[in-house]
Amino acid sequence: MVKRELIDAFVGLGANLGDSRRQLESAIVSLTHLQHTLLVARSSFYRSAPFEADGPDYVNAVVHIQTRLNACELLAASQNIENLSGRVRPYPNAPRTLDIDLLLYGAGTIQSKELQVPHPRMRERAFVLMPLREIAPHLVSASEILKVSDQAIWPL
Ligand code: PH2
Ligand code: MG
Ligand code: MG
Repeated sequence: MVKRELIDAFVGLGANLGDSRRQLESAIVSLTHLQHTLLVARSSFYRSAPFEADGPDYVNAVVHIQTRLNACELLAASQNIENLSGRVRPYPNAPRTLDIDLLLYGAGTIQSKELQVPHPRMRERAFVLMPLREIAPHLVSASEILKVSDQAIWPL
C-alpha cells in the first residue's frame, strides 16, 4: 500500500435478529482484523427500541478505529462482514442480523450514492449518540442527548 494517512473513524453496529450480542462481538473482531486497521475503543452494548423500524429490540454499539483503508474500502469491508452474518434485505430498515454504518471518517465529508459521511441521520438517533458519547464525549453535546431523550435505550 502506498503511504496513506491513518484516519480516525467511528462505526455504528446494530442487530435485532438472531443472537444480536454475539453478532456484534464477532463483527467487532472482524473489523479489528481488517488490514491496516486497529481498534481504539468500543462502547458497551445497549438495548434499544426499533427506531423508525419494526421487529424486536436492537442491540447497538459504536467502535472507534484507526485505519489506512479509504472510506470506500471500509464500506466494502463492512458490507462483506454484514453479508457473512447472513444479512438479507427484504425491505428498507427490515430486521437484520447485522448492520455496520460508517458514522465518521476523520474530518471527511462524502456525498455519493453509496456512502454519506458523516452519517446523515446519526445526530437524530439515541442508539448512535449514547454509545458514541461513551467513547468520544467531545463529539456529542448535552443538548443533542436531550433531543433524543424520548427514545427508549437501556445499557446492557
Ligand atoms: N437501525 C436502523 C433503523 N432503526 N433502531 C434501533 N434501535 N437500532 C438500529 O440500529 C436501527 C434502528 C437502520 O439502520
Ligand atoms: Mg443503520
Ligand atoms: Mg446500514
